[in-house]
Amino acid sequence: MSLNIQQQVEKVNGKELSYVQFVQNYLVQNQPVILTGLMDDWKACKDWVHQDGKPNLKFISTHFGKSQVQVADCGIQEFTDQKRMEMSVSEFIMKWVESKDTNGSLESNDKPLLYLKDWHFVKEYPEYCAYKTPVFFCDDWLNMYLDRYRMHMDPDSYQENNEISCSDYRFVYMGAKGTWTPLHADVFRSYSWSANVCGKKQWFFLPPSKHHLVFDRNMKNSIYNIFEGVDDTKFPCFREAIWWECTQEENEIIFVPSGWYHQVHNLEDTISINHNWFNAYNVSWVWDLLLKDYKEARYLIEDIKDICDDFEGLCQRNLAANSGMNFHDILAFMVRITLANLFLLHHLVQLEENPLCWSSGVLGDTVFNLQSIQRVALKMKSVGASTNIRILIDLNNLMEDYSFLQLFATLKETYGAIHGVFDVICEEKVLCSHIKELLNEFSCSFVGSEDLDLLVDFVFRTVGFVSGENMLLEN
Ligand SMILES: O=C(O)CCC(=O)C(=O)O
Repeated sequence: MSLNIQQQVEKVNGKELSYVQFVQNYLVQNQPVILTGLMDDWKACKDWVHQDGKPNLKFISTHFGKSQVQVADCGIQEFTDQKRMEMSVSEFIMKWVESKDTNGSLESNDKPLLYLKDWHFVKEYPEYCAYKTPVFFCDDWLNMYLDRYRMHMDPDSYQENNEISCSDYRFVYMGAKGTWTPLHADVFRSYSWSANVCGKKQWFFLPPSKHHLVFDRNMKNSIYNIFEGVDDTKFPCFREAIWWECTQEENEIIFVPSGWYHQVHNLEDTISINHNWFNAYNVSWVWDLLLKDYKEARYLIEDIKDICDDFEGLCQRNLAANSGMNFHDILAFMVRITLANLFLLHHLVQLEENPLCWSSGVLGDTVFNLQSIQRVALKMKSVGASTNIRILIDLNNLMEDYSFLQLFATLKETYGAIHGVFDVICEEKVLCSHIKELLNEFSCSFVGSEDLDLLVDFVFRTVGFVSGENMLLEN
């Protein structure tokens, strides 16, 4: 059955787009876009690609061949995804080269179509500097946080050697012509961006408001492959779906908005780099999805509730296993991000008092961040979720937490870079002792979900604002 495609994704020259325009037109509207002109000086585009535009597999195998990676067999479905296996990069490349027939094509032979996915390349090779994240995608709380903390730490299953596999959401993908990714919406309802170092991808998108059209009657399972075997009786509304489509060429970056279902096909041998991320613009959807997943996790084991010693604990463990985080994890995340913004706010206020006065754009972002966290905090409180979960963040000791100070430093640098203000000197010791004094006034030292909202209010009050409302900001 052919798809009803009525919309093309817009293509925009990234060099002529301002950060504010990107935010207004794509982040806020939650619309996809292809950006050109942003990969000119990427090392990956030189080292990993031959002059004729084909992937330089020899270079990759020689320099990074030992890495262990996840490889999907595009011909075999396993549950809701493709069957995955683990192998070294050099093994993957060997199989790729071997499986090409004399025409250099994979299509006419019966070898499996293997697709290397989710390679945590930056984490493994930070010194190599394969690329620079474009400014549009820098406001990335997820990876900023994961560079300092783990999202979920299950004492039962924690393994040091698993460090890389759940360490960040910055990936490299590599696959021959014909490899593909089944229909899905991204993890956590995050945004993603995906850059073609070489090759070509075709994308098919469905907006979040229409996602019910690709689900079964019970809204439990979504379609795996929109081009094959969609059963009308199982997915009765699929024919009504109107799709967005685009072809992404080499050196182009696509922005995938939050919650959009998409299926992706490599039209040529392709290497791409992609990140998942979230920030103040979509964090409330992250919470909404987690709450939905939590209700499902509870429902699935409802029948053992009465015989279970710690039913809530089991629900939260299952939630973390299936969704990548649980209520405790999101709360710890939100508290640390709130406090990093508190630091930034006070840093800005100090600077406002001296002639070096920093950008009001940064101030605007900080206030917006805190307001959006507060909205999520109120949602958490209103459903009574995690009220019995107390996370151990001792505010008074935070200043000695090196990871936290690094998180703050990254947040400061990020908004500095976004708004083009780099030369900011921060008297960290002065700032720390100032904030330590302030936090002593906050009535509790351990923060739970019901306190997060109070904490944000407290943060605003420390600089004389009421929920950030009486701020006169330019952006
Ligand atoms: O490139 C692919 O095969 C899939 C990428 C994707 O789904 C994403 O970046 O969200």
